[in-house]
Amino acid sequence: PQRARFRVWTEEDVRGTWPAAKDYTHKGTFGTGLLIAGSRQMPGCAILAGTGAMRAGVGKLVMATEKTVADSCVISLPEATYVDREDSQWRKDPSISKIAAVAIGPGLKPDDSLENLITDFLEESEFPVILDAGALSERSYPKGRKSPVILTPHPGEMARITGKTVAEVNENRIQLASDYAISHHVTVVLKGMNTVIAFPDGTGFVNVTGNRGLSKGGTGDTLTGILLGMASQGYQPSMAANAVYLHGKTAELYAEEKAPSSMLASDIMQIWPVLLRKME
Ligand code: NPW
Ligand code: AMP
Ligand code: MG
Repeated sequence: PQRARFRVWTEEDVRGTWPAAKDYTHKGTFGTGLLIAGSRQMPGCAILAGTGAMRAGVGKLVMATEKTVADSCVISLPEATYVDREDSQWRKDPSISKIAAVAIGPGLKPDDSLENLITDFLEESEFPVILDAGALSERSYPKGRKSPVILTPHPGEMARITGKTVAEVNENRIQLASDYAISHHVTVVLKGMNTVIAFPDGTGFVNVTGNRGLSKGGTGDTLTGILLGMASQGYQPSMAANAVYLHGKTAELYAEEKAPSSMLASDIMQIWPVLLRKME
């Protein structure tokens, strides 16, 4: 394979690629995002991802999840609407007839029913599909799909989908992410310190923001939500790098006044509004 040539994604890149503000807007302007996440054991990741999507600017968010999860999520996220994923007819719900992007995976277990759902989205939809956590499995992806597929594995998940060990994954993160992106026609966001963003055309970036404040449960779920929120407003490749950059930057802002070890995943989207204002 060709040697991957990547460079660091900078604040100038974020500013230079940030979408221009729109006039005469309504919630439809910013798309409807569909988030399939959360389970009885892990309801929190649905809140974290949902909050990520809504603060990242999606117009409407629909969460497809178990009823008990929805019941608890609605308390923290009344802005979202909910469909009951245990109802076999949930995909016919009118609230998801016009979707701009979908994110699948946080808190889900990788079983046959999830695999079938993912296959349907990959083959039948024409909007961006973001796959994380339980939605990451060894599989092939359709070539020539109109919209991107974005995978967000941490090294443990990357090991799972490539059949390698975590040590092997971390040996050459750039080359591995790039080879996988090219051969599977997907965008790979290989997480962990210095997250690698690899595109199917062989190009990509390395992120240098963030700190140990992000080394805590739920931070990856939040990133998935941010990606969904951004992709729902209109996809461009730079948004993946921008999402990772800003997600990391929240931890740096937090650390200016507080001990990084005390940071929570939910702090990311608390800090986000002020960070974003500085970027405009
Ligand atoms: P080890 O043992 O730590 O060294 P886990 P998960 C390995 C949901 N969550 N970063 C690691 O190695 C998620 O959405 C819900 C991370 C271990 O073997 C998923 O659906 C929360 N991992 C589900 O839980 C909050 C690295 O990978 C494995 C690594 C499982 O999530 C938490 C990780 O397996 C969570 O987000 C790296 N740099 N390098 C909620 N509040 O609802 C190696 N590994 O511990 O089962 O966790 O896969 O992240
Ligand atoms: P997950 O393992 O899916 O919860 O994702 C963890 C998120 O936190 C990813 O976006 C990682 O890149 C990020 N993260 C964790 N630790 C660090 C660190 N020390 N520096 C930068 N980013 C980190
Ligand atoms: Mg995760």
